[in-house]
Amino acid sequence: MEKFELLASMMCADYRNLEKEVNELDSGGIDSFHIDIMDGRYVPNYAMSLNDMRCIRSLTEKPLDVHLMVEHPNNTVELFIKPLKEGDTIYIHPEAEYHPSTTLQKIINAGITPGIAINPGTSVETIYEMLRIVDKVLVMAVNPGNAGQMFMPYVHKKFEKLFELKDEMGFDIYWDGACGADKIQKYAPLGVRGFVLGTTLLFGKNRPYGETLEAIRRLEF
Ligand code: S6P
Ligand code: MG
Repeated sequence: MEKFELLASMMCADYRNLEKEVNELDSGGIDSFHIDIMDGRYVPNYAMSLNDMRCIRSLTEKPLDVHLMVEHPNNTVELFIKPLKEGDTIYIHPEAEYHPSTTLQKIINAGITPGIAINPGTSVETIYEMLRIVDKVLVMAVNPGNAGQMFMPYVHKKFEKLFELKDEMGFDIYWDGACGADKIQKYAPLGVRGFVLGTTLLFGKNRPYGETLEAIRRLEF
């Protein structure tokens, strides 16, 4: 089995001391920081925005994984590209833009890793051609907008399709939403490359992040 990545969903962090949270996750062995940007229109919530992203970018050398849940990302994607560096990722939602491939091309041209995020109700067929140009596919196991939601079991069928396509079309698959240890044990061996950890497994547990991350790496497969 390939080594899998663990990503921290920073909208679940304790904002009373964001720097401490970032440092503890960083030294505890997190692979990447997942940044949920929301505009109150594409999703009915405001989680993080540009300043939060800039702040976290300045606190760590580890990659940022920026998940844009905004309407018409083509209009504002440059704002998010600017503070980022090579190795960071931006995902867009294809339904949020008339010509999502144009926005993806902007991300590619800027040297940022391009990704596409697909909702539980979005089919692989809808995004098929874009799979040729993205490096990452973020599969939403919950409807976008909030942490702490229920897992949608019907996404399993979509994973099966993506596993068939990933090598031929050259992308990695990431899991976002309601990710517990059972999901990592089942899906990492099947080929999911990384898992976004929120309230289900990492945050609000009164346990040092390093301990939780180590326990996940020691799971039996
Ligand atoms: C949801 C967002 C996710 C959540 C994450 C939280 O719109 O894209 O990244 O923050 O899923 O994890 P959990 O374990 O609370 O569902
Ligand atoms: Mg997310």
